[in-house]
Amino acid sequence: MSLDNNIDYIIKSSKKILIISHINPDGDTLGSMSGLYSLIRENYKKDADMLLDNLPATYEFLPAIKNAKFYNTIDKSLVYDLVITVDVAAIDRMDEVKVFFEKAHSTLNIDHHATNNSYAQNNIVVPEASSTGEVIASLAQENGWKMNYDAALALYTAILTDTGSFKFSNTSPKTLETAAKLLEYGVKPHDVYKWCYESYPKNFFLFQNYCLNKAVFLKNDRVVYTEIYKKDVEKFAVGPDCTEGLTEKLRAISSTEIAFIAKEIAPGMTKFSMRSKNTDVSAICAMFGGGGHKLAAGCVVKSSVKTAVDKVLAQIENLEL
Ligand SMILES: [Mn+2]
Repeated sequence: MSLDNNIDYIIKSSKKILIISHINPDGDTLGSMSGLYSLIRENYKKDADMLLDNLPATYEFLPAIKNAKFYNTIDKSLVYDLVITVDVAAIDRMDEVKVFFEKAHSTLNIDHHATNNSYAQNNIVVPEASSTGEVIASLAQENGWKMNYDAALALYTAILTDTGSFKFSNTSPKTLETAAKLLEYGVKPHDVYKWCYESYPKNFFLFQNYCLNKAVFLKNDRVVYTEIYKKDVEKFAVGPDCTEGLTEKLRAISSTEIAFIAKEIAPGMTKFSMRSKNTDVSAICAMFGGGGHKLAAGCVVKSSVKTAVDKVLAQIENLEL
């Protein structure tokens, strides 16, 4: 895979650069952001910033992320020469940080979501890549950027988390080759695994078990879902990343074909995270204005949890599972 891109020129011709992640940041968007930041500073000696809404505690180990700015404290009058979005599938996945994207002199969108509609002035969208981290590692290689431990750790984390530890269908020979090369810079897989997957607070574990225990099974157990309410998130005092990995746990049941979680993000606003073994769930999510990948997609439905679940189930009802 050779990426047709002019990223070298775009970075060289920009003085002040900002990197933006998607809302509810995950390992891919944070690893991509942190990795690209380290690469830009190492290779271009440029003044780059990273902007976040929040940082899940799990990813505080990413070496450069301590330099990230937060939306509620950043100077809103700043205008950047270049704003780079990483792993941001659509403009509305940016939330309020979008204002910096909109007033930037130039914009670059680096992503791997097939549903990405190339919303920036420059777009590097590679649907066959496992993760945005993999896309950035390829860009680094093709542009002859010098890699370092900080960037390698961040990009490895991005690839690891978006492939579910190299077990999702998006894991390709290129994915493993890319990850293998990153290990040459001193990244230790057992350490990254521990930081990503064996560092959860006790309440996260208790909360997830509570959600799993009240899962609902339908269509001969081919469909399984659980509802997540704000009051429970508050009761367990867990963070915005409290549902991470939850949908995969429901998919892991032998009878499951489609699994989803329906999470109340505000009154009358429900976010779906959907997984399947074969069914194209991005098509289901697209009916509600969402999208993603064939086996992993999401959408937000402007209804209470119960009503939203009924609407989604009505679409699943028609499918041969
Ligand atoms: Mn991703």
